[in-house]
Amino acid sequence: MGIRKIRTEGDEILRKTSKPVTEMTLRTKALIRDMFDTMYKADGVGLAAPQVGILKRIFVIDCTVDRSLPRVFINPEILETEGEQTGSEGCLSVPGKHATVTRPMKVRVRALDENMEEFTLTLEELEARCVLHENDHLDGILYVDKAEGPVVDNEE
Ligand code: GNR
Ligand code: NI
Repeated sequence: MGIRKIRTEGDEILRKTSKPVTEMTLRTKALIRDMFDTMYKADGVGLAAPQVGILKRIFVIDCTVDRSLPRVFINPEILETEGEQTGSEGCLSVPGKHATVTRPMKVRVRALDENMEEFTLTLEELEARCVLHENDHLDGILYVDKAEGPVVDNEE
């Protein structure tokens, strides 16, 4: 299990723009594997490469309760969004806190998979929220930038 250290707010790497992936290498495969291990260990529904200190345009998600639908997105592009959802959002890089964020309800996203094959997916609800949250990480954006109202402790 390759658990990597998750960077937290204040670490300037989280504010940088990540670079496109140009080729799949053994190192990048290991990174993706470690990102899944790290996300599952931390009980997250998503994790972006800059959160583990790597400025590459890669994120992973698994929004299922039984952790059965791992998805990897490389060089993602948001093609289209639709609707709106307002809900609570947290981030492994802002531990122990949450805030209300409004995002599109539906997203069409194109990306490359772990074999650098292109795919397009339409996702809704939590998966759409998660993809948009992770995609923001690749551009140095944190949900706290978009929060409506205060960012509060999870007990509140
Ligand atoms: O684990 C996470 N939960 C979550 C809840 C609502 C909206 C987005 C997320 S993503 C977050 C993991 C994380 O920080 N990914 O970058
Ligand atoms: Ni996050």
